Amino acid sequence: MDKLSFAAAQAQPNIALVKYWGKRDAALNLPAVGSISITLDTLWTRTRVAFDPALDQDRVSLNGRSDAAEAKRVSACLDLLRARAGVNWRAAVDSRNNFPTAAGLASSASGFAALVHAGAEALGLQLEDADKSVLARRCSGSAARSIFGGYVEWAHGALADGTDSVARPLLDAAAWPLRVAVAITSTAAKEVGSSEGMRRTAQTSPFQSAWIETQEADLAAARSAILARDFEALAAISEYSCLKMHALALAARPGLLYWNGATVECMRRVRALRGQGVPVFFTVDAGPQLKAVCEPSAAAQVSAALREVPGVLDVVETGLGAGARSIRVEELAA
Ligand code: 2P0
Repeated sequence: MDKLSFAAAQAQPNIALVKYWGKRDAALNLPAVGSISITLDTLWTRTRVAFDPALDQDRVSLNGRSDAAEAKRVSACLDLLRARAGVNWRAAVDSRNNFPTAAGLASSASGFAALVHAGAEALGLQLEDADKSVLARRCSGSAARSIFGGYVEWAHGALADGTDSVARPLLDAAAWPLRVAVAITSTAAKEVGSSEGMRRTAQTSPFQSAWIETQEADLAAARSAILARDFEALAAISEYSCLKMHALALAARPGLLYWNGATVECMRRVRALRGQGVPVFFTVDAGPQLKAVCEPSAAAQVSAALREVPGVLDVVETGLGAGARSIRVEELAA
């Protein structure tokens, strides 16, 4: 290469309904359990990757700022792409989110899915989506799922090299267009990142083996609920998986408490609404935001109810969307 080679991509965060928590191989980033997620629509990461022979090291800008720890993860991810392409060119990476970073809104999922998509294209790698999913997984587990849109399952996999721990689409977003209201209760970065939280949980939580043993049944239940578009069944299994993951993490030493008071009040509000017959359920990840998943007919009512909860700073409504895709560089800041 004797000149700049660049590409840009967009990916959206995904929210797990059956949660990933724990690794069976930290080096290859292989999950201890499979998981099932929905990819969102209006929240995005947009990333431009430009390989440049004039650079002697990667330059990484995230939301206009440089952060050494994040830059290291980005470089490690680019190393996987460089190894595939058999090159050692350095790159300038410019990545933006239109939602708070590192606050339990899956910014690493959309971030690394967009990075792998754009980086592969800039290097001229002809990769299948499944290959991109495996590469994205190596960079951040949940990113494997953001390569695809709609309802997605990421397999635990059986092979030691992890090549079968890959995500695949279960159902298109348009086939069951549920809505998601994200109640933002804090914009601060979380105190304990997911990788550290998972490591601590596996080492100290007495519930780790029960978590792993019960996951297959949860995956089967969620899969059938999705394929049958059975909202009540999906609500039941999703809240169960969420609370089970948090119970597991709460029992680590020291315990991982990702919620704040508003998160808990939002959970109660969602359950009260469902008690009145409103088709809505909640899920919460490694941060204090609550995600309420509902039928489209209930979206306005759910958002309004969450806005009334003290401590809720904002409610962002979104539908389900597509997987990672190329965009024009001009769209980056749009
Ligand atoms: C999930 N989370 O399934 C679970 C539920 C958070 C709670 O995947 O270490 O950023 O990069 O593989 O993917 C967040 O963890 O962790 C996550 P790494 P990741 O969505």
